[in-house]
Order: sequence, then C-alpha cells, then structure tokens
Amino acid sequence: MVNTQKIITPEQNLDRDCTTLSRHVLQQLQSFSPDAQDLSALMNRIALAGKLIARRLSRAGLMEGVLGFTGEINVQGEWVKKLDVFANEVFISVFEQSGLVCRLASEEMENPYYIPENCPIGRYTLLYDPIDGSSNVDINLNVGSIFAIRQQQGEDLDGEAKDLLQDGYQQIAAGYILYGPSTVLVYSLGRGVHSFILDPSLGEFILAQENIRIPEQGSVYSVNEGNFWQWDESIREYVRYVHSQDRYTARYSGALVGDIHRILMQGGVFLYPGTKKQPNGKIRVLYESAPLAFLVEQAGGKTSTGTQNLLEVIPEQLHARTPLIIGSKIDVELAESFIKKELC
Ligand code: FDP
Repeated sequence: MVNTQKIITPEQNLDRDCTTLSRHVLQQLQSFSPDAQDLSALMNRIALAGKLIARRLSRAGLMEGVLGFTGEINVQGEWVKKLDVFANEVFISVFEQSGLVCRLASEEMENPYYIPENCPIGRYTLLYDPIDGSSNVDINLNVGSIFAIRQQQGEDLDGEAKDLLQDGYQQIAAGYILYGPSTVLVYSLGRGVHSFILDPSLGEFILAQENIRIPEQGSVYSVNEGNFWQWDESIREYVRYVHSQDRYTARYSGALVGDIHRILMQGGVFLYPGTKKQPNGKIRVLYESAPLAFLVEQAGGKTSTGTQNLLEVIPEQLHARTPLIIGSKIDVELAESFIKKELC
C-alpha cells in the first residue's frame, strides 16, 4: 500500500513567516529594554486603532452613523464627517490608560488632548490624521490614517505643546494605515520602511515587505489639476512639461495615503502646491507632510516644499500647512527645478 500521508514540516504549516508588528518593532530595535517595549506597545495600540477603523469602514452603509457629515466645521474650516469623529476618538480611547502617551494632537482637534493619568510616565506624543481622504468615505474608495510619534520635551505646563513646533527629524516613528481592498500598515522607526497586511482571520498585522525602496524614478505624477489656474506659473510650466513627456501618466485618488502608497511601491511624484487662496497649500505639516516625508526619505525618496526639504520645515503653529512635493528622487528634483528656475 502506498503511504499518501504527507509529512508537514513546521515551515509548511504556515503560509509564510508570520512576523507580527510588535515582534518586528523589537527585532528592529534589537532590544527588550523598557524603551523598546514601550515603542512596541505604542505601535500595537496604533495597529489596534487601525483594526477598529477598518472594521467600521467595512460596515459602512450597513450600520448607522458611519457615512455622511456631522454638520460641524473643524479647526481647518472643513465640514466634519462622522467617520472623522469616530476615528479621532478611536485613537484617543486606545491610548487612554495605556501609560504610554501623555498627549495626542490631531488634525481634528484645535488643541492637544491630554491624558493626565498617563502624564508622569507617558513620555510620548502621538500626532495623527485619523481619516485622510475623507471625501472618499461615502463612495467606498480608499482612505487612510497617518501617524507620527515624538518624544515629549519638557513638562508643557501651559498646555500649549510648543515643543511640537520643531522639524520632522524629531519624529521617532511615523507611518500610515491604508484602508483599501486590504488594510495595510506601513511604518518606520528610522531604520527602513516596512509594510504589514491585516489578516482578518487572525486579527493581526503580518509582515508583508521589509526595507521598501522607492524607485529612483517613476512614471506617475499625482496632482489635483483642477487647481491649475490657482497655481504659480512655475507649477503650471512643470505640468505642461510633464504632459509633453511620453513617460508620465496621471493618477490622483483624492486620498494622499493611497497616492503615496502607490508611489512608495512603484515610484513617481505627488504634489500639493500652494494656490492663490492657500499659498501654503492644504497639507498639514505635523499630521501629514512630516510623517510621510519621514517614510519617503527612509525609503530612499526625496521630499520638498519646492525650495526646502520637508523634514526641515518648522511649523509656526500646530495646524500649519506646507506645499508638498514628494516621491522618487529624480521626479521630485524635476518638479523642484521648475520652481527654482522661476526664483532665479
Ligand atoms: P481630505 O481633505 O479629503 O482629507 O490632506 C487631505 C486630503 O484629503 C488628501 O488626502 C488628498 O490628497 C487631498 O486632501 C484632496 O484634496 P483636493 O480635493 O483639494 O485635491
């Protein structure tokens, strides 16, 4: 009789090496020190927020209170969506009683949110955009969350969080969660960029790709051309040039995280330049451009305001904005060259 029973080795038991996010953080830091444990726990909490938001999004349209507007206008002067409020509160609730974070600052809140019970021990501040690309929510397209972790400096006794008004090099970690066909978490601790995919059956983010490198040059340019006549002539010149080149194609999803994810994987450039009405553009320094610049630079890409490296930008206030050019080195330099030419 032929023995058809297969011998399954431990490796074959698993589809792949199931490295979880918390294990990966400890591996990255090569340490089990209290600081490493804290960062691992912090990333775990951010992942938990991502899972809760992904679950809510997957039920959009099936349950009350997910879609549509609240009827309020936020500190940015934008209409608030119900999901913005939900996601903002999710990040707060996962950090309450965590002992990890003393302050959270978000695009949705005028002032930082303090968690006094964490303060004697929580030395970290979480900065986040709970839902990036909100206009996509009601039509079932991708959205994201963006986050950065900074060390609290000083006691912030006046509650003004002035220590946050520093450049992007002060970030200890940064990343985003992309809620698309699958939920993907991409992060960096300043030691390369790594991506994880949420396995819904396990409820865990599992390592997908380590040390992601952004191609030096790509074929995608991503910009809202609806603003064409609102831009400076230099940006218009750049876009006309791009139109004249066979090698470029346009992609713009309406959610920065989705467009950046494409560029991180395949190369290209994303731009949100200033406009006549908003000379600094739309993208917030602390919650969007600095965290994404941290990732893109770690992946070997380039970031710019047009005249300055994005990580060097020091915001004048918590909700400051900056023009954004970010992506593959050669593509960013090309866009920059049009701006610098006009300045000469
Ligand atoms: P949203 O305001 O919908 O949250 O920075 C926010 C952002 O979306 C980006 O995600 C997106 O790329 C951009 O704004 C879309 O704005 P425009 O409609 O002005 O292009």
